[in-house]
Amino acid sequence: MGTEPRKLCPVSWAHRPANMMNRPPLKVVSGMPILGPFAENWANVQRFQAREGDLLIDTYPKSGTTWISEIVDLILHNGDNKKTQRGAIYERVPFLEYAVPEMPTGTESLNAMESPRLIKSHLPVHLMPNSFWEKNCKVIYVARNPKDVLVSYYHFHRMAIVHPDPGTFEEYLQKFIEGKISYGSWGDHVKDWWKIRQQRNILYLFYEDMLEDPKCEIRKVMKFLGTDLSEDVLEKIHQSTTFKAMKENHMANYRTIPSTVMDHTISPFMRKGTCGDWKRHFTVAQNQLFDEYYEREMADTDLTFHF
Ligand code: A3P
Ligand code: EST
Repeated sequence: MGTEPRKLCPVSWAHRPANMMNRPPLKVVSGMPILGPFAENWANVQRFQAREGDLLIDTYPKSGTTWISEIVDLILHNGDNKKTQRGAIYERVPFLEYAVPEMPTGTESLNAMESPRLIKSHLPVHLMPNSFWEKNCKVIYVARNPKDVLVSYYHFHRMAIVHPDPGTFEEYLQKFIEGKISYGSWGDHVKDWWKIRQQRNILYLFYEDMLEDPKCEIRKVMKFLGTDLSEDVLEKIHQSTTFKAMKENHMANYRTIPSTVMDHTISPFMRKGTCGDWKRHFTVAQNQLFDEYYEREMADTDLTFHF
């Protein structure tokens, strides 16, 4: 928590052909579907050397990764939101498995970064590079109810052309249930991290709790990080990480990415930020089908979600 903001490796989008990542097909690595370009750097991801003091933020996509990342960076900078303006969220918290042609990969950005590092990943437990466990790194995991994840992920597919075409909502729902989307099965992801949370250094949070009582969840993060910030700083962090504040914050809202890559006019990255938007998307029949899937998935766990 020094006075200097943590240093960055800035990412430049200057010379990139507009259609470079036009909906490439998914690839399968170690049994898991992943974005085609990400698969190209897989060997480097598995060989990645975590360092003591690294903090990993892991989620299934669309579960509040950006939100918790902003909160953690603010905590580490004593709530000073000028310091968190030093770079875009993907520069401040590099994405471990990120790889697109002609850009520094996540592993390259991280290798060049000074410790202590914040690292974002969507990898399931069994595909985490071993070094994270060897170095006993702290992990913050955020889970979100799968109906809202599905809706958010569907719109993310529409706006970010690194993803395959999601098809209709009905078609996408089917793919989600079958785990035929990037990062595979939602159920296995949330359950596997839940299972190991007590054996490892893991803080397991829920998106819905963060919405309901943000200050309480921010306090949990502070305690986990071993920081003791005043109520004033806590309030400042809370105000800087409301949905409205983050939607307007260009260093958090992905608006710095060219619109040929992420088109916010199709659907903004900071879209709704609520619990229950799925009700505006699911038909009665789709909801019934999904409830059956959820019952099957969650039959062997005590993990539960708020919808
Ligand atoms: P919606 O698409 O449902 O709005 P991720 O960062 O893991 O990709 O997750 C993105 C989701 O988190 C989006 O959900 C986004 O709007 C939501 N989100 C981001 N910042 C948030 C905040 N401060 N408060 C509530 N939701 C937030
Ligand atoms: C992929 C999955 C995910 O859950 C979040 C993000 C955020 C950053 C995205 C990346 C992704 C997919 C690839 C990009 C990247 C920003 C630019 C890059 O092309 C769209």
